[in-house]
Amino acid sequence: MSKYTFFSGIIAGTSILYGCHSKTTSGKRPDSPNVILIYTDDLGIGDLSCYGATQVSTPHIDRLAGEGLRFTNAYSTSATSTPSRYGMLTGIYPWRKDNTGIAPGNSGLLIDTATVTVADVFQRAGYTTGVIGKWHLGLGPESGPDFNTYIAPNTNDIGFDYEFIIPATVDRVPCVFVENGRVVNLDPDDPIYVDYGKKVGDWPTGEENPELLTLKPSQGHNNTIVNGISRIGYMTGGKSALWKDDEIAQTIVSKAEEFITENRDNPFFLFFGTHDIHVPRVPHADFKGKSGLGDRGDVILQLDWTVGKIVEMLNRLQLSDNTIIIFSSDNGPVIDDGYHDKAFELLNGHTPMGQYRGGKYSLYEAGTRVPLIVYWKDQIEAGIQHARFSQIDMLRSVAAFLNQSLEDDDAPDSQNALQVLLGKEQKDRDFTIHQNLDNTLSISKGGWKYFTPSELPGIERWTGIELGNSPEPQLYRTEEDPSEKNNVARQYPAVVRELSAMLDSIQSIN
Ligand code: NG6
Ligand code: CA
Repeated sequence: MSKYTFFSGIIAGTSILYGCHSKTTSGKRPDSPNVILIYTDDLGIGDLSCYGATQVSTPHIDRLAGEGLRFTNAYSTSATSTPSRYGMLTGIYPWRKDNTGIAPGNSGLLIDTATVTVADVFQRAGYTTGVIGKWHLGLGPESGPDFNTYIAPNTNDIGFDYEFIIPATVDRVPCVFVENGRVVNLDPDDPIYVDYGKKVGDWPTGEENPELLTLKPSQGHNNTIVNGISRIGYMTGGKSALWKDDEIAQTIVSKAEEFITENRDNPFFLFFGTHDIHVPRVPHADFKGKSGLGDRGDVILQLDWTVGKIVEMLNRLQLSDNTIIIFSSDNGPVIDDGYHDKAFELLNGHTPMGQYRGGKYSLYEAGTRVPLIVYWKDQIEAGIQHARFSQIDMLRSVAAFLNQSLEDDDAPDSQNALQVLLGKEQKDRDFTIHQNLDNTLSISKGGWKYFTPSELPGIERWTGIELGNSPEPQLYRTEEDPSEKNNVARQYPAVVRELSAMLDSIQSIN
């Protein structure tokens, strides 16, 4: 009998009272595997050799894919980071909330502390939970955090026992890590001030002092200069706390190692958000120049190294038999996302978007179609999962796995897709909903994909990516036309009506 069969046979309810199951003498519950969710940033379906990339090689990720389950039709809820993370962690479509655009670095916590999160579900099942790396869902009260004091609420208030996070993105200030509510290495005599509207303090900006830059912006990104890179937003102070851009991957890997080592004898859940391969792309010297595709390719190698390190530490700690690794991305790829890192010039035939239209920010497939790999040694059969999966289903799938019951209004948009995640079923999700930068929505169902008409600009102003906004309704037959070349809305008005009504009715709930 496999571990999983045993697990799913337990009567629901026991777990609520007593945690999952009784502990073994070592304290480890063999039927409660650890779960590490590696959530990458802006990684495209065409960026990994296991998904067909030929110009870059990602052996560690490929190994997980080769020995685990590789999904070909997996989606994030949204084409940017903050809403995708919100949707995945809460099982609530981010567009139901008004506050899930791209969060600035001084945003308050965007997840209501009363909302059930994936981390809460693990906690209820007796797991120790941690979040390490990119967060991008705000911190502190609605008015925004004071980085000089204990910041509350923080992720500890929404299900994580431990946090070590990049508050927003690495191209946004403040350029510091926050650990359990406090800025790491902050000198109280050098307080941090952050403002997204006007300059604070006297640190140079990219706009005023471009001669100080080691990496120049191609779009925006011309506010405060930190480590030779101008960012979005202004900051001053906190000098001793500033991260080193080329060491971020190493820093978060070593924090993961501490967390995993400390929790080796009890079940743990780690939400590990990489900065790679978001901008600014600053590979460590070990990877600089190694891909032949410039910095964007080099940080793909750095990401692959990161995954290799996690696998290696699990082996070393003898946890590899008992740890599920889920690997995915928050949104699709972008080539030039605001810095002159020669990403376009050095592509060398590499195709981050694969055959798909659009990219990050877009309603077209390359916006939300993401890599997804689920690896569980000897428990998940190696193979390819073609069933349609959406990250919105993470919460209820996890709850089913851990035998945790939920209220009906918890994770209202999430469905239990556990059997698909484990490769036991090949059943498509009935429909998926996609959100672009402007909150325009599309719905995919039964081989059709319908886009809500929008008067907003069709092209993202900085990157030139097609957003999918158009005043005309769009309808694509995504199975025969995966690149969404032929809008067939005029030929199939009944399908347009049906999908538009379906999307309306889903949107009108609550
Ligand atoms: C955009 C930034 C981009 C990136 C993105 C958020 C400019 C010109 N572009 O506004 O560089 O930071 O926001 O990316 O400023 S995300 O993956 O975190 O959503
Ligand atoms: Ca992202």
